[in-house]
Parts: sequence; C-alpha cells; structure tokens
Amino acid sequence: MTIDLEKSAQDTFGKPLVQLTDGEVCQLLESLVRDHAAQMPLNQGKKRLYYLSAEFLIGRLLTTNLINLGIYDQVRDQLAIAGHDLARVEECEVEPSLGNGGLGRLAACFLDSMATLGLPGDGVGLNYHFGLFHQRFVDGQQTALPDGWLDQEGWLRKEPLSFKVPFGSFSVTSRLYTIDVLGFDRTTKNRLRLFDLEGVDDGLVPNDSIDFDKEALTKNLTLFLYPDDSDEEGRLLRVYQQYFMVSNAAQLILAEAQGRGSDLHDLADYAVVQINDTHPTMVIPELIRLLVDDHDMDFQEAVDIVRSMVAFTNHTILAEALEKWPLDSINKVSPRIAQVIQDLDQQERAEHDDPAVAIIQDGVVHMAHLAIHYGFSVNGVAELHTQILEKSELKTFYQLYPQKFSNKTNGITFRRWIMACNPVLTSLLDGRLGADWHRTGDLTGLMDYQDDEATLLALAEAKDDAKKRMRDFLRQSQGVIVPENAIIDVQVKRFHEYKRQQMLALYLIWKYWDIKNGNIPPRPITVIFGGKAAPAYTIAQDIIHLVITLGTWIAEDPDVSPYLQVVMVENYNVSAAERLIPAADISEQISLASKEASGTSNMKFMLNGAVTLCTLDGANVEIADLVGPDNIYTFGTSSAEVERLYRESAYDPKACYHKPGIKLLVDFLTRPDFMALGKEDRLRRLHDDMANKDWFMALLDLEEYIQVKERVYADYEDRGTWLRKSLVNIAQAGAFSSDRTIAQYDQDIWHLS
Ligand code: 26V
Repeated sequence: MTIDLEKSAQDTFGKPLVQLTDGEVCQLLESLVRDHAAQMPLNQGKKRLYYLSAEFLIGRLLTTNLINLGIYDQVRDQLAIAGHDLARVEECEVEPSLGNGGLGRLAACFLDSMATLGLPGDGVGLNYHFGLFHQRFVDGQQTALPDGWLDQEGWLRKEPLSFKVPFGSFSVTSRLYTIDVLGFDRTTKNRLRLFDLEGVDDGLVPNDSIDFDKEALTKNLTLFLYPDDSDEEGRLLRVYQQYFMVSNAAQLILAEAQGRGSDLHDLADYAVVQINDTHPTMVIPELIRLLVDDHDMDFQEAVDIVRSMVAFTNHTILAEALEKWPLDSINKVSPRIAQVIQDLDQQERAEHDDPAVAIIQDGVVHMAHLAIHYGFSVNGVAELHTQILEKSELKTFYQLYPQKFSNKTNGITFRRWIMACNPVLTSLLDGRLGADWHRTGDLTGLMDYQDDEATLLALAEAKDDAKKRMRDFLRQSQGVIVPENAIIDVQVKRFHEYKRQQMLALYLIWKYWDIKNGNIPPRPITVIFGGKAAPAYTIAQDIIHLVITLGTWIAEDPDVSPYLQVVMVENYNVSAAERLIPAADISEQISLASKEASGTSNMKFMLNGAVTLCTLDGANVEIADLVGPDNIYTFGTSSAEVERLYRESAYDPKACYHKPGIKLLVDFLTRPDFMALGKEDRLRRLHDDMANKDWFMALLDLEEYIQVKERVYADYEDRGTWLRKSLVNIAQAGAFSSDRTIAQYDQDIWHLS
C-alpha cells in the first residue's frame, strides 16, 4: 500500500498536511486505514473459527495497523516532512474500552495472531458503550466513571445485519458492528464482530457515576462490561447480557455457515467455537435451540453436532470466578434455554452417576460443567494451570474425559508488545538478528551476544530511551516526576488479593524503615503500580488506597523520598502498559502459587528485557525453565504446598502476623499518623484482614520476599551481569509469541489449516 498524505489531507480537510492538528492527522490516518481494510478480502476456508469472548482488550489500533500494513515508516516520514510527529498523533486515538484484564488482552493478541497466520477466524463479542469503567483517584481512593470511548469516529463499521433476540417476556433487536483485524504483512483479514443493542440508551448513564437503571433491559444491555453484580438486578442483567451475546453469535454462526454451503447437518465442518472462559457458555444450549426450533433438527442430532464444535478455555481456578447462575434466573431470561439446559443435565446424569459433576446442583447451573460435558476440548492456559485442572480442580472431569484436556500456554503478539511499543529495542534486534523474528518470534540468536559489550551497552541505551518515554508519560498524565537514574520496579495488573499487591506494599514499608535507619540505596528506586479494582471488591479498593497513601507518606518524608518513590498509575490500560512495560527493570509476578492461571504481563516484561521476580506460579514456571536460575528471581511457598495448606486448613495467619518483623510492618497501617493521612476505616479493615485472615497468604511469603528483593536491587548494581540477564530474557521470550499459541490451537483443536 502506498499513500500520499498531502493529497489525502487536501481531499479530506481541504488544507495542506502542515496545517492539520494532531487530532485531524489521527482522524485522517484512521479513515485511510479503515477504508483500505474494508476493501481487503477475508481469510477464506470451509471451516471458520468463532472466538467468543465477553472481553476484547484491543488497545489503540493505529500503530499496529500501520505496522501490519507495512506503511509505518512511510507515514512517519511523510508526516515528519510536514512537521508532524507520528508518536504525538498516535496519542490522539481514544483507546476502546472493551475489556478488563488478561483474559481480554489475550483475546486481542489471539485476533492479531490468527490474522497473521492467515487463519479464517473472527472474534465475537459486545460493543459496550461505556466499557468497564474509567478509574480516577479522589482522596486517595478509586472512583469509577463511565468510559465513553465511542465519541470518536474510530474503527467501527456499522453492518447491515441485525438479529432478533428472544427473551422470555420480550425480544430485542441487535445491530452488528465490525472492526477489521489485519495480520502482519497479509493482504487478507479477519474481523472482530461486536453486537450492539439497537435501542440502547446512553442517556441512562450519568456523567459522574456508573450507576444506571439495571432493569431497563431493552435499553441497557450493551452499556457496561461486567455491570455490578452485588445485587439481584445486577446478577440478572449479567445473564441477560450473556444470552444477548451468545444468541447473536449463534445466529451469526448458523447464517454464515449456511452462506458457505452448510446444510447444518454438517455444521461442524463449517464452524468451530472457542469459548473464552465461562461467560459465553450459553452458546451451547442456544445453538441447540436454534437447530431444533428454527431448523427442525432432531434434538439428539443437534446435541451431537454442537458437542463436536464447541471448545472451552478455562482461565482461572478461583471459585468465585467460576460462574454459576440460578436456574430461575436463566428461566427468566429464556425459559427455552433453561429447558435445554435441564434436558442436557438429565442426559448427563443418565451417563454419569456422580452428582459432583452434574450441571445443575441445588437449582444452580454450573457453567463450566456445561462447557466441559458438551464441548469437545478443555484447555488450561499454562502448564502448571493445566496440571492443577487435571490433578485437582477438575480431576473428576479429567478422569471422565482425559482426551478432551490439553494445555495451551498463553502468548502475546510481538507486533504490539515490542515492535509498536519499543522501537529502539526493535531496531537493536533487527540489527543483530535481521527481521525474521517479526514473523517467527525466534530471538534465540541473541544468545550469541551475551558477552558482546557493544550489544549490552545498546540494550542499556534502549532501556534508557524507554524510561525517558515512560517519564514523559507519567509527567504529562499525572504530574509525577520519576528520577532519571532510578531502578524501575513494576507491578501492573488487576487489583486482587491473590496477586498480592499488598505484599509489595508491606515490602515498601520495610524499605521505608530501612532507609529511615540510614541504609541509603545506591540509586533511587521507583516502584510503579497500576490496575483497577472491581467496584464491589472492598478489600481490593483498600489495597489501592494503601498504595496511594504510602506513596504520599513517603513523598512527604525528606529522609526517604530522594531514594524511594511509589507511583500509582491512574486508569491503567493498554496504552499505559505500552509505556510502562518497555521501561521496567523488574517485573513483579508475586501471586500466591497455584492462583494465577498464567499471567501475560510476565511475558511482555520479559520480551522487553525486564528481569522477573516471581513465585513459581502460572507461566512464571515456564519462564524460569527457559531462562535458567541465574536470570530470574524466584521465591515463595510452592504450589503443591499451598494446595496442601488449603486442603488441611493448615495456614495460621495469626502466627505469621505475630512474628516481630512482620507485626511491625502490618501495624504500620494503623499508626494514628498514617491513618490520619489516609482513611481510617479502609486501613483498619485491611490491617485486620491481613492479621486475621490473609486468605492469600501474603504474610507467609513476606520474609523471603524481602530478602530476595534486596538481592535483586543489589544485583542491579553489577551492570554487566544485570544486562546479560536482561539479554537472556529477551532471547528466550520467543516461546511466548501468541503466533505459537494460535498455531497450537489450530493444530490440536480447530483444524482450520
Ligand atoms: C470472571 C468474572 C466472574 C465474575 C464477574 C466478573 C468476572 C470477570 C472476569 C472473569 C474471568 C477471570 C479470569 C481471568 O481473567 N483470568 C486470567 O486470564 C489470563 C489469560 O488467560 C491469565 O493470564 C490470568 O492468569 C488469569 O487470571
């Protein structure tokens, strides 16, 4: 594709390129790419993959689309001649708010890889008008505001396609929107299909809060992702939303399969469905309903067909995230779907006499059970996670269906997570390895440069450049000044007790005392947190408050502030990640072993040369195997031991709390002067929770964590050794390219190519 931006500027705005604002240039580029993409043919194949997901955390699309089309340099150079900086133009794009965390970002990386591998596969989800929420800090606490990302023209294409979705007592009409998904260096494309509610009413949402009328079902189904489910109406709305999503998806799948020549009896030759966690599980009964009621198929034939075309990915072992819905709620949303689920439950009970694997238990529908019995594939997202599923969490299911289970370790797209976000490191790698790795992900050739001083120096320069861009970002976005020579230590992810941001906060209290006692670090340390907490998750909100309050406390202490800084990034999202991750020296992956299914930021940090400080959890285990013990820092109670402690109720938080070194740190939260700086109720609640309950065992691993962190900071000062560690991490990151992951899904599950 060649472009002439001067001409486009004249045609679109009637003025020369030089006179356009950055915002206008952004609009111009978006429309050029959008119009070009609209003309590209789809990846073709008899069978098509439908990746069903409640979330697609796609991030800004301009940069990666320009890279994928191979016109990034051309555009940058034409803009430069007219005095525009492409990096500033990119900042004008509003980030879509269609996801929440790792599961949604994984779906986005997968779309990129499917398109890059030329596999015919689309994402299917919902077009949430106000996204998850926009996070703002007021008074040291998170407030949730609507994230109205749809104001700009953006990437969505309205399609002439609508479906009727029949609920129990009324029906609604949907509208399909499409975002084209371009692969790297491809002339064909896939799509992200986002269904919206034709009668959706943005007016239900005030400017300053995410509260809205949860019962206005004909107008509210696509306002928010994961609306608050702490009350009955909220929970019912979630089920309505999920059914709206899967009914549209199922109708689309059938219509497109017929369009490709299926007579529906051979549907499984034309479509395969990957359900991303349990949220889209109702697609199973919905496909059966449509085949039986609208296409006169025999019930058993419909069940058998659907069972051979739906595959399930599990992303968590946390009980509270494994969805269960009262049958009564499903019955309100769609009596027919409730009926089909009951029929499937009966059929399953006739086959297996173990009530523990039943789909309906005490009037509650276990969505994961439905997906496992009536899907043909179940996969975990890292080796350890899949082992835990097979050996404990889903052991009974594994015994029933060993052939259904497999592991697909997660991955990340290198186009976004290095080529777009870290241009200096990208050209360093290009210089040493050529450009093949853009396509293969293979960076192992870098191992040959372990002892090459010029390469290590160039790596240090790339990191410094990324740090400079990160400092500019934090200064502009929230007025924070990060010292130039600081170690950058980062934990970015959703706030959750199992991820143990509170453990890093306790370390910071320890470090504060240590500096106060005169142990001055050789250079400043900046610890950066970012992430949102679910609005109804009080303790996670308390942990955010602790981090912010600690940041202020330290900043106000002149004895400590020159050496230690705590930054809490507001509204952490994909765009912020693209700034923070390239700049990190240390990647914090400190979840309680067994609880983090995989993690994907761990892979992004590694690819950008950060050294991982971690528990042996999720994909950290695979990172540790790849880089070897000299190039990673591991600590903490093992996954097997954690499982035993839970099984035998053998963890004693009070005993840990009463160790003198630990009590001092936890009790800091309830020091009168510290509580005076923050919110007493939040800090007291968090203190009491840690001292008495500590469900995710932060105090158990704390002492070892402190020791290892001190070793990490000390080792950082041996620059040559540290840079070699950084190099080995980059060199081994190829295993985590999502192109590899998607090739495995295709080979083992989808069979598209
Ligand atoms: C579940 C629920 C259930 C209650 C309502 C809100 C809600 C929101 C999200 C979820 C799904 C949680 C599962 C999840 O996000 N898992 C993450 O998936 C990543 C990609 O596989 C993985 O790297 C992370 O370790 C895992 O926590």
